[in-house]
Amino acid sequence: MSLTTPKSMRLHIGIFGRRNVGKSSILNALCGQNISIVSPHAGTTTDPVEKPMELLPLGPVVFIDTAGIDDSGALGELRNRKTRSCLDRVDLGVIITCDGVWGGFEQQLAAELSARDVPLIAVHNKQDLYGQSVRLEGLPAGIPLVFSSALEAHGIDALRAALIEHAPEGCFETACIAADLIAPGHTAVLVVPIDREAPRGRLILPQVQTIRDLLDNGRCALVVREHELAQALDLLKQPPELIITDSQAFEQVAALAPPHSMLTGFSILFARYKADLATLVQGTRAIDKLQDGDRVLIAESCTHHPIEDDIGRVKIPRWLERYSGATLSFTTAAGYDFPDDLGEYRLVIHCGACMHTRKAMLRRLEKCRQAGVPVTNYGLAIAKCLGVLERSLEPFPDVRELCRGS
Ligand SMILES: Nc1nc2c(ncn2[C@@H]2O[C@H](COP(=O)(O)OP(=O)(O)OP(=O)(O)O)[C@@H](O)[C@H]2O)c(=O)[nH]1
Ligand code: SF4
Ligand SMILES: [Mg+2]
Repeated sequence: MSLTTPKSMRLHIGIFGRRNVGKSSILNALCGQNISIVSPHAGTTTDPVEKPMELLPLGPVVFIDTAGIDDSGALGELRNRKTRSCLDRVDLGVIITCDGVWGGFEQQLAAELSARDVPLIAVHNKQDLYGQSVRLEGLPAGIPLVFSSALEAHGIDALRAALIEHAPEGCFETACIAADLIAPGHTAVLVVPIDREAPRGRLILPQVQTIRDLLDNGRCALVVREHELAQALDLLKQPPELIITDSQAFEQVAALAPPHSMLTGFSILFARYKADLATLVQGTRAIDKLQDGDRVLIAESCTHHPIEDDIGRVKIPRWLERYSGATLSFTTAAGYDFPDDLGEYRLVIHCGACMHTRKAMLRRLEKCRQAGVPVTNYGLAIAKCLGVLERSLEPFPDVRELCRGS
């Protein structure tokens, strides 16, 4: 999804609290821009301020900065009513306080959010004035608490991580795997190698899910092995709009794909569906900088018994070393075993994560971001090493340029 994502499909995050606690300052710090006016005068924000943005790696969101809930007088009452109306359209609430107080106003906001089943995060802002030792008396157990100083841009990463952690699961599911890339009734050809890695008697989950996604949305899906691709293309009256291949067959398929057919890989589709395509495309640039002795983490979301010519343990290391000309050091992490300390790695290459929820993957991307380590995925890394990365990103023009440059 991009900035053209309809507003209704974006996660709405409301920022609530008393006047002057730093709501607008927190919004500005999260966005890295001066969206909402900040001043020492209590009651600066009078009407809700909405800011749609890509909050990577969370995806498209709308932040709603509100007027302080403790405003009084006739005008204050009108503002409070507007703030309260925002409670009905948020998927996630942030309640900000600053002076060690979780009092009546905060409790009331929390109760109203909880009555709507909206998860919430408490933020104690102005930590530079009050210190972390301050306790929030009265904060019910179970409400996550983040300490921040918007003034010193401190705790903003922790708040971003908390937003990912506590956003409702459903908000993370993107609508489509592949169907939105072609018109209704049009054809996608799916290239599925049946090699030693293929399980006996069935297809693997990303392939099955992609077929189902195309069928559910009234698109035609033609499934072939790479050996029958040329024959299948001959049978079609028109070139297919889209060809989706297993990443390992990229070279062969790219050589046969008609110029007017878009080409991509299952793993690239899953980078968008299960993670964040922009972040993972950007991560491919690190491949150009790999040097002798650099450590690369290969991360898989499930534990499977590795075969002799395993993709993560053998093929990707071989392709990367051939492409970079460097002798690299590889570590594999499988299942839930994702390291806390990522600082020693130059690059993380993740599998398609078909067994993970999108939320779990976004948490991993955020960990990489905080550690300053680029992250990409199997399909993108393979496409890069095989020289077909730009071609395989044709269906995603808004992120294509992110693979260029240093
Ligand atoms: N020391 C300190 N000051 C802060 C911090 N965050 C915000 N402020 C200051 O607190 C004042 C109020 O900040 P705002 O962001 O306007 O607060 P608000 O909650 O949006 O206020 P209203 O819109 O009036 O409800 C401003 O003078 C900010 O500079 C912080 O972390 N530390
Ligand atoms: S979770 Fe990852 S390693 Fe496991 S089957 Fe899915 S893509 Fe492959
Ligand atoms: Mg404000």
